[in-house]
Amino acid sequence: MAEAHQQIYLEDKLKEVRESGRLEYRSKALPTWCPGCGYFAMAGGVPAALNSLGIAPQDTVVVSGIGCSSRFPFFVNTYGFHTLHGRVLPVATGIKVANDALTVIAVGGDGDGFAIGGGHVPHAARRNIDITYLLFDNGIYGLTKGQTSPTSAIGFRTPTSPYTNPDQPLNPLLMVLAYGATWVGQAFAGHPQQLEELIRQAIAHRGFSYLHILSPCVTFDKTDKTYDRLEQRVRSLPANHDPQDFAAAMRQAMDVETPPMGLLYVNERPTLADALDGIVVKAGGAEKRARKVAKAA
Ligand SMILES: Cc1ncc(C[n+]2csc(CCOP(=O)(O)OP(=O)(O)O)c2C)c(N)n1
Ligand code: SF4
Ligand SMILES: [Mg+2]
Repeated sequence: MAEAHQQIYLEDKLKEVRESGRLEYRSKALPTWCPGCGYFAMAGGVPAALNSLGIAPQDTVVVSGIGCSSRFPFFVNTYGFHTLHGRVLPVATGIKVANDALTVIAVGGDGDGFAIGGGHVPHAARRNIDITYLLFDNGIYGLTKGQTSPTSAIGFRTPTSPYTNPDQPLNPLLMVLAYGATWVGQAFAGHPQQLEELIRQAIAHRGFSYLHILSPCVTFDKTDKTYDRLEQRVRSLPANHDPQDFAAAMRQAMDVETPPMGLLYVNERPTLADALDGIVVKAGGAEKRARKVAKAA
């Protein structure tokens, strides 16, 4: 017996997308990523999250380093800054310190964030700078055609490891927890609805939020972080996971075989802007600076 298929009409779909408000956040430039790249999930997720939080494009700055993932500022209709390789966090810090009313989103890859830029992550986290860091981890240097990165698996074969990679990969989730990040989550580009919700929560959090996003490079990785393999490995956090329990978050972060998806850890403490306001008052100033405005998560 023939199955009944739901008809989807292009005009209805276009109307739905136009009315969603998300298009306001997209630029006229179409993404240059390879068809199927996990990064398309961020082109959907970031505009949707900003739209649902009611944060206007003109109040938002998207900052990136260098890499395929770091092309993202071109594809959104916010302010943007495509900086040097590995320097996304210092530039994002400067923007946020200059104008705390802005929503600042830092975007980059595993190489940008944890190889050349790895020295910046602990300081952004420990100072609790109120920015959101979306780290797209494909375990590879995509832009430069597929070399090993600090998160490549042992045994991964690439042009820079033709006899397979012998190096122990970093665990960025454990690192940012230890560095003092106040919001830490993990998502999979193959689950775009959960990704969008976690981006939303990360942006709404006041303080340094770090979202680790497992994202397949369909062109240069045919064996390790593929959609199929990640789909089999990822899991939800246990229903009784308490995101305010730091030790529980560390235990979850240690599981790299079946990576937990969701909010691992959240904590409230003063941000860098709060500390700077305190210094302004001590130095004889009085005025508090404007803060970013977002609806509650
Ligand atoms: C100072 C400097 N060193 C090296 C490079 C070459 N380079 C460009 S992107 C990149 C790595 C990209 O990998 P990743 O950050 O993981 O981003 P992806 O392309 O995977 O999204 C490298 C090494 C550069 N542009 N600048
Ligand atoms: S090379 Fe890999 S990471 Fe870069 S756009 Fe293509 S699929 Fe994505
Ligand atoms: Mg990468």
